[in-house]
Amino acid sequence: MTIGLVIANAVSFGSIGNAIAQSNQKTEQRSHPKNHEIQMGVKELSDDRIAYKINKYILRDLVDNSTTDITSNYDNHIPIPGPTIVANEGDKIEITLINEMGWGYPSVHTHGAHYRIASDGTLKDLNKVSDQAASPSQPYTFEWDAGNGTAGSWPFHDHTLGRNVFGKSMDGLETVGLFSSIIINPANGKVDALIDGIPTKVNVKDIDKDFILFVNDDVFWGSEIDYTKNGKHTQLGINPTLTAANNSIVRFNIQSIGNEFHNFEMNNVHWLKPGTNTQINSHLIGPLANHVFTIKADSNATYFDNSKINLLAGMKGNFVVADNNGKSSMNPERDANVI
Ligand SMILES: [Cu+2]
Repeated sequence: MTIGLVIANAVSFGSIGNAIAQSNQKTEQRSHPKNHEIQMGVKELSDDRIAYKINKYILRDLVDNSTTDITSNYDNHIPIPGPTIVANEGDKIEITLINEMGWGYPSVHTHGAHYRIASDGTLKDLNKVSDQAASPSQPYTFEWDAGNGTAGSWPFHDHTLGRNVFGKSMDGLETVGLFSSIIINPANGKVDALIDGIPTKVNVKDIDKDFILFVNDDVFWGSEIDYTKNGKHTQLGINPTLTAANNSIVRFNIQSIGNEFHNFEMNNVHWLKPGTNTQINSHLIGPLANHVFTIKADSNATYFDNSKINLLAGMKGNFVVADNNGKSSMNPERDANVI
Protein backbone atom coordinates (compact mmCIF):
# COMPACT_ATOMS: atom_id res chain seq x y z
CA MET A 1 0.00 0.00 0.00
CA THR A 2 1.35 3.46 -0.88
CA ILE A 3 1.58 6.27 1.66
CA GLY A 4 -1.04 8.20 -0.29
CA LEU A 5 -3.51 5.39 0.16
CA VAL A 6 -2.78 5.09 3.86
CA ILE A 7 -3.52 8.80 4.34
CA ALA A 8 -6.69 8.54 2.26
CA ASN A 9 -7.84 5.67 4.43
CA ALA A 10 -6.98 7.50 7.62
CA VAL A 11 -9.11 10.43 6.49
CA SER A 12 -12.06 8.45 5.20
CA PHE A 13 -12.12 6.18 8.23
CA GLY A 14 -11.80 8.99 10.75
CA SER A 15 -15.40 8.54 11.88
CA ILE A 16 -14.74 4.86 12.42
CA GLY A 17 -11.78 5.77 14.61
CA ASN A 18 -14.13 7.78 16.81
CA ALA A 19 -16.59 4.95 16.83
CA ILE A 20 -13.88 2.55 17.99
CA ALA A 21 -12.89 4.95 20.78
CA GLN A 22 -16.53 5.19 21.87
CA SER A 23 -16.94 1.48 21.65
CA ASN A 24 -13.87 0.93 23.83
CA GLN A 25 -15.38 3.24 26.41
CA LYS A 26 -18.61 1.29 26.35
CA THR A 27 -16.71 -1.98 26.69
CA GLU A 28 -14.88 -0.60 29.68
CA GLN A 29 -18.13 0.35 31.42
CA ARG A 30 -19.58 -3.03 30.59
CA SER A 31 -16.56 -4.88 31.89
CA HIS A 32 -17.23 -4.09 35.56
CA PRO A 33 -18.59 -7.37 36.91
CA LYS A 34 -22.13 -7.26 38.26
CA ASN A 35 -24.13 -9.00 40.92
CA HIS A 36 -27.58 -9.88 39.58
CA GLU A 37 -29.94 -9.56 42.55
CA ILE A 38 -33.15 -11.20 41.42
CA GLN A 39 -36.39 -11.82 43.23
CA MET A 40 -38.26 -14.42 41.22
CA GLY A 41 -41.78 -15.58 41.96
CA VAL A 42 -43.30 -18.96 41.10
CA LYS A 43 -46.89 -18.50 40.10
CA GLU A 44 -49.75 -20.76 39.05
CA LEU A 45 -51.47 -19.72 35.85
CA SER A 46 -55.12 -20.24 35.03
CA ASP A 47 -54.45 -23.10 32.59
CA ASP A 48 -52.63 -25.50 34.97
CA ARG A 49 -49.30 -24.13 33.90
CA ILE A 50 -46.79 -22.80 36.38
CA ALA A 51 -44.30 -20.07 35.61
CA TYR A 52 -41.34 -18.12 36.92
CA LYS A 53 -41.69 -14.34 36.90
CA ILE A 54 -39.39 -11.47 37.78
CA ASN A 55 -40.59 -9.54 40.83
CA LYS A 56 -37.46 -7.43 41.07
CA TYR A 57 -34.13 -7.36 39.20
CA ILE A 58 -31.29 -5.19 40.44
CA LEU A 59 -27.86 -5.08 38.79
CA ARG A 60 -25.21 -4.17 41.34
CA ASP A 61 -21.78 -3.08 40.12
CA LEU A 62 -19.26 -5.17 42.06
CA VAL A 63 -16.58 -2.46 41.73
CA ASP A 64 -18.36 0.79 42.60
CA ASN A 65 -21.51 -0.71 44.22
CA SER A 66 -23.84 1.37 42.03
CA THR A 67 -27.19 -0.24 41.21
CA THR A 68 -29.50 -0.30 38.22
CA ASP A 69 -33.08 -1.51 38.48
CA ILE A 70 -33.95 -3.41 35.30
CA THR A 71 -37.22 -4.92 36.57
CA SER A 72 -39.25 -2.99 33.99
CA ASN A 73 -37.39 -4.75 31.13
CA TYR A 74 -39.38 -7.82 32.15
CA ASP A 75 -42.92 -6.37 32.05
CA ASN A 76 -44.89 -8.77 29.93
CA HIS A 77 -48.01 -10.84 30.02
CA ILE A 78 -46.99 -14.26 28.74
CA PRO A 79 -44.78 -15.88 31.39
CA ILE A 80 -43.54 -18.91 29.41
CA PRO A 81 -40.71 -19.49 28.77
CA GLY A 82 -39.48 -17.97 32.02
CA PRO A 83 -37.40 -14.80 32.23
CA THR A 84 -34.00 -14.96 30.54
CA ILE A 85 -31.05 -13.83 32.60
CA VAL A 86 -28.31 -12.10 30.59
CA ALA A 87 -24.91 -11.94 32.30
CA ASN A 88 -21.25 -11.52 31.43
CA GLU A 89 -18.49 -13.93 32.29
CA GLY A 90 -17.30 -12.70 35.70
CA ASP A 91 -20.79 -11.80 37.01
CA LYS A 92 -22.56 -13.35 39.98
CA ILE A 93 -26.23 -14.21 40.11
CA GLU A 94 -28.36 -14.38 43.24
CA ILE A 95 -31.92 -15.60 42.75
CA THR A 96 -34.33 -15.48 45.67
CA LEU A 97 -37.17 -17.77 44.70
CA ILE A 98 -40.58 -16.94 46.20
CA ASN A 99 -43.27 -19.60 46.19
CA GLU A 100 -46.51 -17.74 45.47
CA MET A 101 -48.58 -20.88 44.91
CA GLY A 102 -49.34 -21.78 48.53
CA TRP A 103 -48.21 -25.38 48.00
CA GLY A 104 -45.19 -27.42 46.90
CA TYR A 105 -41.46 -26.78 46.82
CA PRO A 106 -40.24 -25.35 43.50
CA SER A 107 -36.56 -24.67 42.76
CA VAL A 108 -34.18 -23.45 40.09
CA HIS A 109 -31.47 -25.80 38.88
CA THR A 110 -29.12 -24.40 36.29
CA HIS A 111 -26.71 -25.73 33.70
CA GLY A 112 -23.55 -23.91 32.64
CA ALA A 113 -23.05 -21.52 35.55
CA HIS A 114 -21.02 -22.62 38.57
CA TYR A 115 -22.57 -23.04 42.01
CA ARG A 116 -21.94 -24.64 45.38
CA ILE A 117 -23.95 -27.69 46.37
CA ALA A 118 -26.38 -25.57 48.43
CA SER A 119 -27.54 -23.96 45.18
CA ASP A 120 -28.11 -27.19 43.24
CA GLY A 121 -31.90 -26.74 43.41
CA THR A 122 -32.54 -30.33 44.42
CA LEU A 123 -33.78 -32.00 47.62
CA LYS A 124 -31.70 -33.68 50.33
CA ASP A 125 -32.75 -37.14 49.11
CA LEU A 126 -30.79 -36.40 45.96
CA ASN A 127 -27.99 -34.03 46.96
CA LYS A 128 -27.41 -35.54 50.47
CA VAL A 129 -26.91 -32.05 51.94
CA SER A 130 -30.12 -30.02 52.21
CA ASP A 131 -33.49 -29.26 50.71
CA GLN A 132 -33.03 -26.43 48.23
CA ALA A 133 -36.48 -25.22 47.28
CA ALA A 134 -38.93 -22.47 48.22
CA SER A 135 -41.74 -23.46 50.58
CA PRO A 136 -44.93 -21.37 50.65
CA SER A 137 -43.63 -19.59 53.75
CA GLN A 138 -39.86 -19.60 53.15
CA PRO A 139 -38.11 -18.24 50.03
CA TYR A 140 -34.84 -19.88 49.01
CA THR A 141 -31.81 -18.06 47.60
CA PHE A 142 -29.69 -19.67 44.89
CA GLU A 143 -26.21 -18.32 44.11
CA TRP A 144 -24.60 -18.87 40.74
CA ASP A 145 -21.21 -17.81 39.51
CA ALA A 146 -20.73 -16.96 35.83
CA GLY A 147 -17.04 -17.76 36.24
CA ASN A 148 -14.37 -18.24 33.60
CA GLY A 149 -15.37 -20.76 30.98
CA THR A 150 -19.12 -20.51 31.58
CA ALA A 151 -19.90 -18.42 28.47
CA GLY A 152 -22.84 -19.82 26.54
CA SER A 153 -26.61 -20.14 26.65
CA TRP A 154 -27.86 -22.54 29.27
CA PRO A 155 -31.23 -23.80 30.45
CA PHE A 156 -32.39 -23.53 34.03
CA HIS A 157 -35.48 -25.24 35.34
CA ASP A 158 -37.40 -26.55 38.34
CA HIS A 159 -35.96 -29.74 39.86
CA THR A 160 -38.17 -30.33 42.91
CA LEU A 161 -41.86 -29.79 42.23
CA GLY A 162 -42.54 -33.10 40.50
CA ARG A 163 -43.30 -36.23 42.51
CA ASN A 164 -41.68 -39.54 41.72
CA VAL A 165 -43.36 -42.93 42.22
CA PHE A 166 -42.44 -42.83 45.92
CA GLY A 167 -44.20 -39.49 46.32
CA LYS A 168 -40.92 -37.62 46.73
CA SER A 169 -40.00 -34.44 44.94
CA MET A 170 -36.98 -35.69 43.08
CA ASP A 171 -37.85 -34.49 39.63
CA GLY A 172 -38.66 -31.16 38.13
CA LEU A 173 -42.01 -30.03 36.80
CA GLU A 174 -40.28 -28.00 34.11
CA THR A 175 -42.60 -29.11 31.32
CA VAL A 176 -45.54 -27.19 32.84
CA GLY A 177 -43.62 -23.97 32.24
CA LEU A 178 -40.83 -23.77 34.81
CA PHE A 179 -37.98 -23.46 32.35
CA SER A 180 -35.88 -20.58 31.14
CA SER A 181 -32.33 -19.73 30.21
CA ILE A 182 -29.26 -17.84 31.23
CA ILE A 183 -27.12 -16.28 28.51
CA ILE A 184 -23.53 -15.71 29.67
CA ASN A 185 -21.63 -13.47 27.27
CA PRO A 186 -17.90 -14.13 26.95
CA ALA A 187 -15.47 -11.89 28.86
CA ASN A 188 -13.80 -10.76 25.62
CA GLY A 189 -17.16 -9.41 24.41
CA LYS A 190 -17.01 -11.16 21.04
CA VAL A 191 -18.97 -13.99 19.46
CA ASP A 192 -18.64 -15.88 16.19
CA ALA A 193 -21.14 -14.96 13.53
CA LEU A 194 -21.84 -15.57 9.87
CA ILE A 195 -22.19 -12.18 8.15
CA ASP A 196 -22.76 -12.00 4.38
CA GLY A 197 -21.49 -15.56 4.10
CA ILE A 198 -18.23 -14.73 5.91
CA PRO A 199 -17.25 -16.10 9.34
CA THR A 200 -16.85 -12.97 11.46
CA LYS A 201 -16.32 -11.93 15.06
CA VAL A 202 -18.98 -9.49 16.20
CA ASN A 203 -19.13 -7.55 19.43
CA VAL A 204 -21.82 -8.76 21.79
CA LYS A 205 -22.99 -5.16 22.14
CA ASP A 206 -23.70 -5.08 18.41
CA ILE A 207 -26.26 -7.87 18.72
CA ASP A 208 -29.66 -6.27 18.14
CA LYS A 209 -31.81 -9.17 19.31
CA ASP A 210 -31.48 -12.42 21.17
CA PHE A 211 -34.06 -15.05 20.26
CA ILE A 212 -34.56 -17.83 22.78
CA LEU A 213 -36.26 -20.89 21.31
CA PHE A 214 -37.05 -23.79 23.62
CA VAL A 215 -37.49 -27.06 21.80
CA ASN A 216 -40.10 -28.93 23.80
CA ASP A 217 -41.27 -32.44 22.87
CA ASP A 218 -43.80 -31.26 20.31
CA VAL A 219 -43.65 -27.47 20.24
CA PHE A 220 -41.28 -24.48 20.24
CA TRP A 221 -41.63 -21.87 22.98
CA GLY A 222 -39.98 -18.56 22.21
CA SER A 223 -38.96 -15.24 23.65
CA GLU A 224 -36.79 -12.36 22.54
CA ILE A 225 -34.65 -9.63 24.02
CA ASP A 226 -34.55 -6.44 21.97
CA TYR A 227 -31.37 -4.47 22.66
CA THR A 228 -32.51 -1.64 20.37
CA LYS A 229 -35.29 -1.14 22.95
CA ASN A 230 -33.06 -1.01 26.00
CA GLY A 231 -33.01 -4.78 26.44
CA LYS A 232 -36.75 -5.31 26.57
CA HIS A 233 -37.79 -8.93 27.12
CA THR A 234 -40.88 -10.24 25.33
CA GLN A 235 -42.36 -13.70 25.55
CA LEU A 236 -43.55 -14.82 22.13
CA GLY A 237 -45.53 -17.95 22.95
CA ILE A 238 -45.76 -21.17 20.95
CA ASN A 239 -44.11 -21.66 17.51
CA PRO A 240 -43.62 -17.89 17.39
CA THR A 241 -42.96 -15.65 14.43
CA LEU A 242 -39.51 -14.16 15.02
CA THR A 243 -39.03 -10.69 13.56
CA ALA A 244 -35.84 -8.77 12.90
CA ALA A 245 -34.95 -5.54 11.14
CA ASN A 246 -33.21 -5.99 7.80
CA ASN A 247 -29.41 -6.23 8.23
CA SER A 248 -29.66 -6.37 12.02
CA ILE A 249 -27.49 -8.82 13.95
CA VAL A 250 -29.46 -11.52 15.73
CA ARG A 251 -28.44 -14.41 17.93
CA PHE A 252 -30.45 -17.62 18.12
CA ASN A 253 -30.27 -19.42 21.46
CA ILE A 254 -31.84 -22.83 20.91
CA GLN A 255 -32.40 -24.81 24.09
CA SER A 256 -33.97 -28.18 24.57
CA ILE A 257 -36.13 -29.54 27.35
CA GLY A 258 -38.06 -32.78 27.34
CA ASN A 259 -36.78 -36.24 26.43
CA GLU A 260 -36.44 -36.31 22.68
CA PHE A 261 -33.98 -35.49 19.93
CA HIS A 262 -34.90 -32.79 17.45
CA ASN A 263 -33.32 -31.78 14.19
CA PHE A 264 -33.60 -28.01 14.09
CA GLU A 265 -33.51 -26.63 10.58
CA MET A 266 -34.02 -23.29 8.84
CA ASN A 267 -34.55 -22.93 5.15
CA ASN A 268 -32.91 -19.92 3.50
CA VAL A 269 -30.53 -19.24 6.40
CA HIS A 270 -27.06 -20.59 7.11
CA TRP A 271 -25.03 -20.21 10.25
CA LEU A 272 -21.71 -21.39 11.68
CA LYS A 273 -21.45 -24.74 13.36
CA PRO A 274 -20.25 -23.69 16.85
CA GLY A 275 -16.47 -23.56 17.13
CA THR A 276 -15.93 -24.01 13.39
CA ASN A 277 -16.15 -22.11 10.12
CA THR A 278 -18.48 -24.73 8.67
CA GLN A 279 -21.75 -23.35 7.39
CA ILE A 280 -24.83 -25.36 8.30
CA ASN A 281 -28.58 -24.92 8.22
CA SER A 282 -29.65 -27.76 10.50
CA HIS A 283 -28.45 -29.25 13.76
CA LEU A 284 -29.43 -32.26 15.86
CA ILE A 285 -30.32 -31.19 19.41
CA GLY A 286 -30.63 -33.74 22.21
CA PRO A 287 -32.40 -33.35 25.58
CA LEU A 288 -31.08 -30.40 27.62
CA ALA A 289 -28.59 -29.54 24.89
CA ASN A 290 -28.19 -26.11 23.39
CA HIS A 291 -27.20 -24.63 20.08
CA VAL A 292 -26.27 -20.98 19.63
CA PHE A 293 -25.51 -19.01 16.49
CA THR A 294 -25.37 -15.39 15.37
CA ILE A 295 -26.28 -14.15 11.91
CA LYS A 296 -27.14 -11.03 9.98
CA ALA A 297 -30.89 -10.94 9.34
CA ASP A 298 -31.26 -10.50 5.59
CA SER A 299 -33.78 -13.04 4.35
CA ASN A 300 -37.12 -14.45 5.44
CA ALA A 301 -37.08 -18.07 6.48
CA THR A 302 -38.98 -20.83 8.19
CA TYR A 303 -37.58 -22.70 11.16
CA PHE A 304 -38.79 -26.20 11.93
CA ASP A 305 -38.06 -29.60 13.37
CA ASN A 306 -37.33 -31.63 10.27
CA SER A 307 -38.41 -35.01 11.64
CA LYS A 308 -41.65 -35.79 9.86
CA ILE A 309 -43.70 -36.57 12.95
CA ASN A 310 -42.74 -33.36 14.73
CA LEU A 311 -43.27 -31.31 11.60
CA LEU A 312 -46.73 -32.83 11.27
CA ALA A 313 -47.36 -31.86 14.88
CA GLY A 314 -46.70 -28.28 13.80
CA MET A 315 -43.21 -27.66 15.11
CA LYS A 316 -42.40 -24.72 12.90
CA GLY A 317 -42.48 -20.97 12.77
CA ASN A 318 -41.43 -18.03 10.63
CA PHE A 319 -38.42 -15.79 10.74
CA VAL A 320 -39.50 -12.48 9.21
CA VAL A 321 -37.00 -9.83 8.22
CA ALA A 322 -38.77 -6.49 8.23
CA ASP A 323 -37.89 -3.80 5.74
CA ASN A 324 -36.59 -0.81 7.64
CA ASN A 325 -37.15 1.69 4.83
CA GLY A 326 -33.84 1.01 3.19
CA LYS A 327 -31.93 2.28 6.23
CA SER A 328 -29.15 -0.14 7.01
CA SER A 329 -28.74 -1.00 10.65
CA MET A 330 -25.08 -1.85 10.06
CA ASN A 331 -23.21 0.86 11.95
CA PRO A 332 -19.60 2.01 11.60
CA GLU A 333 -18.60 0.44 14.92
CA ARG A 334 -19.78 -2.89 13.68
CA ASP A 335 -18.21 -2.49 10.25
CA ALA A 336 -14.92 -1.72 11.95
CA ASN A 337 -15.05 -4.98 13.81
CA VAL A 338 -15.67 -7.19 10.80
CA ILE A 339 -12.50 -9.14 10.14
CU1 LIG B 1 -31.27 -29.78 34.11
